[in-house]
Amino acid sequence: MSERKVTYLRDYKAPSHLIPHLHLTFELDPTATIVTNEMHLAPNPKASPTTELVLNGERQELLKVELDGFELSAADYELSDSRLKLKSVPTKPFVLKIKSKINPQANSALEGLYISGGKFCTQNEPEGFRRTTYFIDRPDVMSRYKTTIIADKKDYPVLLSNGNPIERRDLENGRHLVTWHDPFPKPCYLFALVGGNLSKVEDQFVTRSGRKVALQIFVEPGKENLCEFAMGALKRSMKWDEDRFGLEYDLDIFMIVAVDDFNFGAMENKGLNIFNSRGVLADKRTASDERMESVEGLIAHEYFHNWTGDRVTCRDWFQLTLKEGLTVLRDEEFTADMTDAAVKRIKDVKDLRERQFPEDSGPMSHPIQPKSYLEINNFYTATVYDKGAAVIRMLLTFLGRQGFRRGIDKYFELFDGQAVTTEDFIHAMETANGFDLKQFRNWYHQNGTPVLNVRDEFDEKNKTYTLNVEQSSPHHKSDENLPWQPYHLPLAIGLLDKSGKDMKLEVDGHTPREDVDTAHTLVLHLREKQQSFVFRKVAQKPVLSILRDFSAPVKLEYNRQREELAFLMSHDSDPFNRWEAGDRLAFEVIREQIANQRAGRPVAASKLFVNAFSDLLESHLNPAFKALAITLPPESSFTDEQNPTDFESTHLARNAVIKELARANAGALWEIYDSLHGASFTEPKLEIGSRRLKNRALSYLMQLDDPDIHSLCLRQLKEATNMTDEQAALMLLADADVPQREEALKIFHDRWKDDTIVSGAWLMAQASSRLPDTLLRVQQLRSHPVFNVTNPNKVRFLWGVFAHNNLHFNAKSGSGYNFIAKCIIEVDPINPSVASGLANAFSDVQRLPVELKAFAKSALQEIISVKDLSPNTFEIVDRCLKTVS
Ligand code: HT7
Ligand code: ZN
Repeated sequence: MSERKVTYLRDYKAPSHLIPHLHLTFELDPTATIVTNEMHLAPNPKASPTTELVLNGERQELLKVELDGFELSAADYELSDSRLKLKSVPTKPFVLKIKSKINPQANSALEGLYISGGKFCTQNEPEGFRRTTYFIDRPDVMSRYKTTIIADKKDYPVLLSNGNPIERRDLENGRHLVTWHDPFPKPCYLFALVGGNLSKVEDQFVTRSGRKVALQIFVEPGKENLCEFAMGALKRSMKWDEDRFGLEYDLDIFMIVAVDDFNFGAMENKGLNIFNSRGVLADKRTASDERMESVEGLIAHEYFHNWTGDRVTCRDWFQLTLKEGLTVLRDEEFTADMTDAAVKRIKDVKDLRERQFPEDSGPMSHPIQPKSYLEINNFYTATVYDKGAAVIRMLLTFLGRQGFRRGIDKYFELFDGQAVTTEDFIHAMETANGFDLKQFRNWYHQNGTPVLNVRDEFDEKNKTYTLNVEQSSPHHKSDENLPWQPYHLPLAIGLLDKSGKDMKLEVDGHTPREDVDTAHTLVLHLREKQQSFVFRKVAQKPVLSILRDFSAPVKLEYNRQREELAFLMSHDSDPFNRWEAGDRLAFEVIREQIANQRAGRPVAASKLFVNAFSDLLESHLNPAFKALAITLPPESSFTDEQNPTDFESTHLARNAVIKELARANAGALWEIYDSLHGASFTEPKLEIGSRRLKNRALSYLMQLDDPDIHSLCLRQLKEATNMTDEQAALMLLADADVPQREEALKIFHDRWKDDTIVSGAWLMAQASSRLPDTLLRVQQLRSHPVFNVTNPNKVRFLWGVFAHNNLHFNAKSGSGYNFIAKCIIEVDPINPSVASGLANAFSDVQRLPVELKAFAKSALQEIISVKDLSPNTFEIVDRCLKTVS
């Protein structure tokens, strides 16, 4: 496989030419779209002069090339299946007109121009534009676009592109033409086109400077009523960005289009965001509360990209976290403001730990700014997005809201309209605040989750409390053989006295800063490999509350008595750490039970834990927080730290603990369910939190082997008036070996089989089941009409969910690995992005027990030996295989 080409950050060179403006003309036809691309090029003053011009271009038929009005012959250029090289171009500005033909119907990879449900749409990030026309397809080439779209008016009445419409007229033969102009220079990855029969839902937003912006959501006719929530979310996002960051929308029109076939959640094309329909269409009846929250967050995320991504974009794809990390941080802050800040923070940290931490210790581990890639599509990762956001959050913690805002203002002042680097962002933060971030930059260049080992001492006589912190990074590896450097990170600390009250803090060498520190929480700066912090005037031995609000993306090693965890659970004033203490307690209890299970000893949770759980159920915590607090760590959080992994013991022991908690608290759980089911609420936040808590209670009750509860669960599904209750009941029954199971699946199927979005939940319920027939069912569902191998959502809901079903994917016979290998091989030629996503399921291979490792290895070898395997899948499988000893 030597011809596979790795791209390195260190090889970055400025583009030879710039394209200040261009006019694209599309004559839309499903199988033969003609693209005419008239580009105004100029030599780039920042590059060495050259008479050669290399354009990227794939999967298209070149029809004609004209340079300054003269047609070129084949002798004037070299054409391959990935580029067009013009041998001699002028050394002054010139016009190049290229005509080519593409087949959107055949584009099942969903990159470039393709067709989804009869509608033309595009996905150009990161490198899809080269499948549409010959171009310098890199983000540091920014152009002003004029786009003319010609199509049959009956089949494609709506024709959209970026910017504002400037011309609209009918043509002969039933065709029509629309021309759009986008005044903002942008890289080609932000270019978008949509054509089809779509209904428009309209609204308006008046910006804080009084400009009127038309808001339009385009959806399949009949789906208009599912846009209300998304429209509200868009308006809330626009207002929030003005209030929090002073960022106002800049065009007269903002459009969103929903399509069913989409590789990702959504795409922030300038003025024309394209969404996976799952990310837009939602109301209470069809979407769970969880999905509604993610719709709001996604709408916000894409909208926020207008500034952090579109106005200021990335110089190259190694800078991806510049726009993604920052935009995730912004959407997290938005959701925190719209919902419950503590609950949102806990969910984000859970997500980071459950998705990003394993990635950072596995075969795909990379810094938030990777140094090399084979396929950039593989680097839209939890690391780049979520760890990237966690890194920027540390800046927010260090600088406070005002300091962070000063940095953001400086960033736009210096770089608006440019394609820049993460270094430019850090520079803006640094200069706006006079804050040294030299060492902080290590976060961008090193992989692996750092570990903080903490020890403490209390000196009764001198009333001092000393915290000794040692940082290390067990999974660090450097492409360039550079030694690991310690991080600069914020350690938010509180100390509790015996009654659980926060103590007033004073630390040697730390001058508290307004907007950052409070009397009870200090943000200390950890910089050294080993560092001590001395707290003065500490009247009594304190209980440490460390890493408040999860102030840095690290793993903490700090030995505590379980009693102390229980104490923090009920007293810590920091809501994140209250939850954290309970989670840690549950983790330790279950980990001990897994060891008992493996050793054949009886499995039983400690009294302390059962009591702490009872206290939680009876506490007056808000329902959303309580629901999270009574959720036990997932199986993966145990298997992620095992070597070798033991999926079965983990499942059995964790389940035994759940059963025990349910038995010991049946009364309280019933009471929660009874009091909340069917209750009415005046406040939507309370209603959502209560629903979550009620369904959590039901999930425990379902473990009691009580037929009345199974019937109750089925009744909840049958009578549900909202998707949260309906889907929760379905998931529970699909996971239970009870007579009601089949009926539940049938009812849900019959209700939702024709709804592309909701039917995904039906596939997911079956693929995630722990029951023994799961593999067989998933295999049979391959030919069910609800499944569709060309739709990424469906593949992820069936095969993707199965590949993360720890128990069945890792079946002792190797059948799970064989099955997923076959799925990957089937889907790779259709959609490489989806295939490589599935291949990530093998990333634990190195920690599997011997027999399973052999099965996984042979499944991986079967995949990698496929002729013409995509670079996407190759890169993941190759990295997994390289970790297997
Ligand atoms: N910036 C967008 C990324 C994206 C994407 C990446 C690879 C393949 C398909 C894709 N669709 C969208 C989405 C975002 O971060 O908001
Ligand atoms: Zn994004």
